[in-house]
Amino acid sequence: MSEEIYLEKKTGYAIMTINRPKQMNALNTGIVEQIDKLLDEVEADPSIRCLIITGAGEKSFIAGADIGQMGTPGYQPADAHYLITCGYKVYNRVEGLKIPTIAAINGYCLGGGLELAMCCDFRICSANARFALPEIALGIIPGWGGTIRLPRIIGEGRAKDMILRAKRIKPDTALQYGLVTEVFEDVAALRAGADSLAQELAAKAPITMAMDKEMINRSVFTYNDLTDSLALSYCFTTADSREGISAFLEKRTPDFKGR
Ligand code: CO8
Repeated sequence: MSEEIYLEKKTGYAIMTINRPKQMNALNTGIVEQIDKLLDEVEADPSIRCLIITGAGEKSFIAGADIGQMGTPGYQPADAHYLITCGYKVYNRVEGLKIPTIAAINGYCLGGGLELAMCCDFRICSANARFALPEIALGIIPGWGGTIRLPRIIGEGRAKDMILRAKRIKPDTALQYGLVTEVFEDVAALRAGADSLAQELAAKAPITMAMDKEMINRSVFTYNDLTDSLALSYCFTTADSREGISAFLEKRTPDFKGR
C-alpha cells in the first residue's frame, strides 16, 4: 500500500490514515481506489471490530477531492466521471460496513472529506476542525452523497445554509447541529479519544452491532442512487466548473456565467 494511505492494525480495531499533508490530505483517484482495497482487507479480517478513518498531521482531516488533479491539462469529464462513480461506490461501502466506524476529524473537513466522514457512524473532532461542503465555489455539487447525507444528519434548512453558501462551520456549531458527537481540545486528545471509543465499540457483540447499524441506517434511509453522482458528472461538462477549478488553483475569485 502506498505511503499516501495506510492501515494500522491495533488490538481489536484498525486506523486508516490519508497521508497527503501537503495537499491537505485531498483525495485523488489513486487514493479512492486504495480505500476500496483497504476495505477488502478490513472486511476479511474478523479481528478488526472497529475502523477509525483520519488524516495525517494536525491541520487537515481531508480537504475534499484533489482540485489539482481536476485542473491537470487534459483532465476530461470522463476522468471526473470515473472518480465520481468510484467514490460513490466506496463511500456507500464505508456506510454499509458491518463494523462501527469513526471519523477522527483533525482539522479541515471539506467537500469529499465531509462526505466521507458522514458515511461513518461517529464523527468526533479536534477544536481546530472546520466543516464545509464548498463545492458550489468550484461550480460543482457535493455529489459524493453530500446533498443526501448532510440534510439527513443536520436537517434541510441547515444543509441548504451550508451547501448553497459554501458556509464553513466550527466545532461548536457542528456539535449543536449533531454533525459531531464530541469535540476534543487538540489533535492529540482527539487521537486518544478515538482509540478509546474504538476499544469500547470493539468490545461490543459484533452480530448485534451489525444489526443495530443496519436497522438504524435503514430507518433514516431516504434514497441513495446514482442520481447525485450523475449530476456531479454533468457539472464537469460546464464552463463554470472549469472556471471554478482554475480560479481556485490561480488563487482568484471565480467569475461564473451560468453555462
Ligand atoms: N485539492 C488539492 N490541493 C489542495 C486542496 C484540495 N482539495 N485543498 C488545499 N490544497 C492545497 C493548496 O492548493 C495548497 O497547495 P500549494 O501550497 O501548492 O499552493 C495547499 O494545499 C495549502 O492550501 P492553502 O494555501 O489554500 O492553505 P490555507 O490554510 O490557506 O487553506 C483550505 C486551506 C481551507 C483547505 C483551502 O486550501 C481550501 O479551501 N481548499 C479547497 C477545499 C475545497 O474546495 N474542497 C472541495 C473539493 S471538491 C470535492 O471535494 C468534491 C467531491 C467529489 C468530486 C469528484 C471529482 C471528480
